[in-house]
Amino acid sequence: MEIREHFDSLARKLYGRPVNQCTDAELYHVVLQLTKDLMDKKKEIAGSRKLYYISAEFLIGKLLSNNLINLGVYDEVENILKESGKSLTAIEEEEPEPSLGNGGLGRLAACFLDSIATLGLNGCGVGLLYHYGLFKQVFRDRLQNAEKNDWIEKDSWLRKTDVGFDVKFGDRTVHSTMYDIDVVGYENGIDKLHLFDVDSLDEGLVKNGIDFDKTDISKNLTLFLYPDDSDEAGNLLRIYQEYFMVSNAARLIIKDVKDAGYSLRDLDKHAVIQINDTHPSMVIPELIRILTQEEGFTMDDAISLVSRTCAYTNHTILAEALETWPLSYLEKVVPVLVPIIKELDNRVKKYNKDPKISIIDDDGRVHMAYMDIHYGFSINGVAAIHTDILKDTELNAFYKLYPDHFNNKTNGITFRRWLLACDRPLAALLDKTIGIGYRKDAMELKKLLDYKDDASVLGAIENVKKDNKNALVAYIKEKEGVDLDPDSIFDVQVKRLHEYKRQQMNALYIIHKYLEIKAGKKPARPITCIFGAKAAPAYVIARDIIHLLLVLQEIVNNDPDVSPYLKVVMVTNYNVSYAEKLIPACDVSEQISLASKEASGTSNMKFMLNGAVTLGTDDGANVEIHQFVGDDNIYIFGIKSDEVIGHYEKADYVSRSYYEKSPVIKEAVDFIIGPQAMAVGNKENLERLYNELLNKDWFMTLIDLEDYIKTKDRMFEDFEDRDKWKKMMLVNIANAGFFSSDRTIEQYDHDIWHLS
Ligand code: 26V
Repeated sequence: MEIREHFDSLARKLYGRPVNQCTDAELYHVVLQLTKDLMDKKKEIAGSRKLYYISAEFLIGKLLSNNLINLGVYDEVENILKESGKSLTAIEEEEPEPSLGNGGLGRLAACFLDSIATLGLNGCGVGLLYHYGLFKQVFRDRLQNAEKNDWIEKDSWLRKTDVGFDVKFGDRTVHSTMYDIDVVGYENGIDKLHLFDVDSLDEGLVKNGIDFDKTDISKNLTLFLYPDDSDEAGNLLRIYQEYFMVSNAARLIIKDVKDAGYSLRDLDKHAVIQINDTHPSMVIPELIRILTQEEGFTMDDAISLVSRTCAYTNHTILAEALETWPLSYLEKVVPVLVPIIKELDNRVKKYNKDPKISIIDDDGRVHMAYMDIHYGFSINGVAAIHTDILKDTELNAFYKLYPDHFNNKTNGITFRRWLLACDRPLAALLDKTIGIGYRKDAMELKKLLDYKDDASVLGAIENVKKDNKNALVAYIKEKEGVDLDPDSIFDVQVKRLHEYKRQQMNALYIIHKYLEIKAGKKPARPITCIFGAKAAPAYVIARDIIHLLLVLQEIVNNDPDVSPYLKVVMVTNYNVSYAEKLIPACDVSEQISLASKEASGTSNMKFMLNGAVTLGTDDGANVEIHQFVGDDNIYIFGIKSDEVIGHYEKADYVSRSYYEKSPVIKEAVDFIIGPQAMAVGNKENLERLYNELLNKDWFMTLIDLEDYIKTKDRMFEDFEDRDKWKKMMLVNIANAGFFSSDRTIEQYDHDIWHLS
């Protein structure tokens, strides 16, 4: 049946009306069904060897437009709707966004699934079906509040399967059900995302906001992603979640291998497991347990087989984010794994006494990453500098032991979502200018360099950006009630709120600019500072930083002397859908983490691809972006990662000395507790943040502040040289090809997975 006929018959079947008489909400369900029907006709990707990408997060975002693009029918569906006076963009707004991730790590997993299917590789994602995912952010009295995100509708992308398993914890047994989401590759077949849910879940457990009884495991297991882990009950719940995830994954893998008629002795030939950060690490002892206790393997054979099947990706060097679980917690939640983990630890200790590489340390804590490294065949970092830091510093003792196991896989992003879907005008311009080859081979974007002196192409790129900024202005007006000037410079920092990412440094720049303007020094062009960020509910300073940003928004935007030249807006509930609107409209991409701390970053790649210019430190993938575009097309500032590491080693960074030395820094920091801020904000939050900056500043905000101000001002001046700026935009777009996740996945496959 033709799409058009199918469309009409679905509308009549579901709602008894033709398309033009349906509401947008109804049409969302019509297009959802249509898309699912089209996906059912695609072949499932198969093969004798399969990748299991296990991850606590899959930040997939809305799926409708992405799936339509990958099916190659977006334009057709859009036209059919248009003929009935309907808009596909409006219908997309009806789709609820799943929030199955925090930030970069989860979004990366989603980009990877898109690329795995696009490359026709036999792989699947395995994770958890969180009913409320990450919290929905609202602001009240300039403070972040958390509400539940109720995203699962009766009719959705989820398909209930008849696969389910018993999962035995120390104190209870629960039963799971597997739900699938189809992942359609760009002009290719279908892979699956498998999400496990617990049958005994009780949504009624959630009282106000996101509060619930953290001890009622059978009823709460898959309610939320990363529930507050500031207390023991929260930590235990995370271990319950992690074991639930990997126990189901292990059962699924074994079932798949057996169903296909293979011997479990050949597990490593038919399955490869990618452990995404340490949340799924318990899959190693769990598989060893099943093989030895249920399948007749010797311990030696089981360990050797599992070690040839598992590979680990590290996504952070932040000590507080590297999981170490007390043995006593594991004894309570998963007592069956404890003897296995002890056995794995004993084997390490037998041949190497170095306490730095022990799985179980002297305090009885289990270092999950160390278990992955000893008992996996590959460990990778996510950008060149990050992998080098792992090898040279953080994991140096392991690198000396297993040099061949270490490898780098610089992250990537799917161009289907982050260009073809979110910036259709730019994609259309590229199609017209360099042909459509770049859609399959992202390196073809380089062809754009032939046009770097072509006034008409440069003008067209500028016009696309203008249109995108206008669209964002309208959206922010509607959502946040804030008026923005589309002719101003759009300076955007969107990412999880964390001190190492240094949103507070950006805030200090805003204070500095505010004071300058007040003193009569006006910028050549108005500046709009846009933020989007959620803070972990238990991360007090991160919430204080949000408070400061909202206080600044209030002060700056309501000051008639300043607001014509400077505006601040912190958008509510930053998520994938918001990113899809913000990124195409951005001029200046803020990537200002303390060098060495941001493993990669991936929004830096998205911004670049959409023609923004990076203002950043030599950190994560910024380093590689810098190499690709050259000194003239990026603004790099701040101390380098070896200097940072040196300061930590010597413990010689004293933030107060920078404050005392520099009147510019002093003035900006003092503003936080000055009368204007205090009149709008809360004494407690502002004083705590002020004291933190002055007495601790663990992520060295003040060391880089002056260089940041200087570089940012130079960048804003350069924005006025329109020819120069437009060329920078073009050079950034043209050099973004390397950052396609198709390239990343080809490398994973070539070096680690060996699927094709
Ligand atoms: C750790 C923790 C520990 C404390 C409780 C909450 C929590 C949540 C997540 C994590 C894992 C942090 C790892 C992470 O998200 N890394 C990010 O991975 C991106 C993809 O590789 C990378 O681009 C970012 O630079 C990196 O920060």
